[in-house]
Parts: sequence; structure tokens; C-alpha cells
Amino acid sequence: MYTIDLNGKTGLVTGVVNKHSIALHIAQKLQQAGMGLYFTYANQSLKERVEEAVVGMAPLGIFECDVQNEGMVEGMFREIAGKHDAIHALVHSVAFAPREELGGSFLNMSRQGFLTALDISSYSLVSLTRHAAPLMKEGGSIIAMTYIASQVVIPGYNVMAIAKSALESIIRYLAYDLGRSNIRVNGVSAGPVNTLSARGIKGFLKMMEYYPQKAPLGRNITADEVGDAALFLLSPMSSGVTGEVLFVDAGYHIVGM
Ligand code: 0WD
Repeated sequence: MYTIDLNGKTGLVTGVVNKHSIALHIAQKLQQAGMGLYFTYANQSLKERVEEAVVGMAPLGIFECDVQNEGMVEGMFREIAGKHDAIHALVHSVAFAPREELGGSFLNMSRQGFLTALDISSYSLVSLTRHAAPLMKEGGSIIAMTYIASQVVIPGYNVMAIAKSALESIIRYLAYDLGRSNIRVNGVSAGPVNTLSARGIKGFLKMMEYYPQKAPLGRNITADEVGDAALFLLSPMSSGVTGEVLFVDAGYHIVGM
């Protein structure tokens, strides 16, 4: 039997905010496989919630890290470097757009909303990876969470669709840049999962009703299934895969009508 054994490996998971967060389900799979994990929270107001969400997972540490703050990202990795010779995994599961930019007219998207959404949801992958890569001395695997609105129109997703298109392009460029260092970079494109962020998308619950009608598997996916796919991408099981976006959407993306 082949088991995924990540004992002795270390990873950093961003984007846990509560027990529904996709990042938490990914972290649970990594922890069950033996990986030691660091977590982040975006600001002080989320600190307790995140600590509570990860309490059962014996975290190696929990950092405040607003991904818009380059100094915080740098400081966090400096601290991790003080404790570990190498890290092996990075999970990017962070996204944000001002509420008024989600839903309504795409044409009226504001410049500031665009810049904020792309800074937090897309550029942050470059920034986190830039500081994580020097620590991935034994090779590493990085994943980022994305959504099919990067490729086709999902009404209301608006600025976040642009952010996900940019994110997927960033995944490919990072994969190219870091491949010779044996650092792989991939995306996981999930179907709708009922989380705090998702509820900010107008019509999200309707979307959850629509997916099972169209998806070949005839159902929605679970956050646990995203966790399993992430575990695959973050383990040596996927050692030949980089620059890829893996859909975990019950097959929704292959159906035209
Ligand atoms: O249906 C879904 N839930 C899908 C989510 C389908 C496909 C993809 N995704 C993606 C999201 O776009 C995101 O990239 O998965 C990722 C994780 O999203 P999630 O698990 O659905 O959402 P949530 O549990 O809310 O975690 C995202 C977190 C933020 O949550 P809040 O709700 O507080 O905005 O991203 C974090 C924050 O904790 N975050 C930040 N972290 C650091 N710095 C920042 C920031 N500036 N802003 C938001």
C-alpha cells in the first residue's frame, strides 16, 4: 500500500478564518499525513477565531500576516527560517474584494476595488512565494486556490474573476521560474463551498443549487475533497506536476450546456 507520509516536513497555510475555510480542510489532510504546520491570520480581529479553528492541529506557530504588508510577510518567513532549516509546502488560500465590487455591473468596477482585489488575491502569491522559496532548500510544493470564473463568465464574480485569471497566470510563471529549484506551483480550482468568503458573492446559494444539475457527478463537492486534491499536489505523489490547475468541481467545467 502507498501511503502519503509527510512526517518531518513543514508547511505554511494561509487563509484559515474559521472551521468552514477551505484552508482548514487542506491543513487537516496535511496534518494527518504528518506535516508540521504554521498558520496565519490577516489581522488582530481574526486572531482568536483562527487560533480556535486550528487548536486541534498542534500548530507550530500562528503569525499575524496581512498579505498586503510586505514587511509582515518578510518578518514571518525570517522567524520561520530561525526555527527550520527548510520548509516544504505553502498553501495560498487568501482572497478579498470590496463587497460592492462583487455583483452588479462589471463596467462600473472601481480602480481602487480592482487594485485591492488583485493585490490581496493575486500579487500575494508572488510575495509569499518570493519569501518562501529560499527556504524550500529540499524542493517544495506551493498551491493556490482558484475558481473557474477566471476562464468563463460567472455573473457577479466581476473583479474576483480578474484576480483569479491573474492568479492562474502567476501560478504558471512561478512554476517556470522555480522549476529548476524543484519547487512546484499549482492551482486547485474548486466548485462552490459554503464559506465566509463565498457568502459575499451575490447569488452564491443559487450557484450551489445549480452545480449539481450541470456537473457530471450530479452533486456539489466538499471542502474535504479539496483537501485531498491539495494533499496530492503538496506531496511527492504529484512530483511530475507543475504549472497546472486541477479542477475539483465534480466535473462542472467540462460541460458546455
Ligand atoms: O466556493 C468557494 N468557497 C471557493 C473558494 C471556490 C473556489 C475558490 N475559492 C478560493 C477563494 O477565492 C480563496 O482564494 O479559496 C480560497 C479560500 O476561500 P474560502 O475558504 O472560501 O474563504 P474564507 O474561509 O473566508 O477564507 C479566505 C480568507 C479571508 O477570510 P475573510 O472572510 O476574513 O475575508 O482570506 C484571508 C481571510 O482570512 N484574507 C487575508 N489574509 C491575509 N491578508 C487577507 C489579507 N489582506 N484578506 C483576506
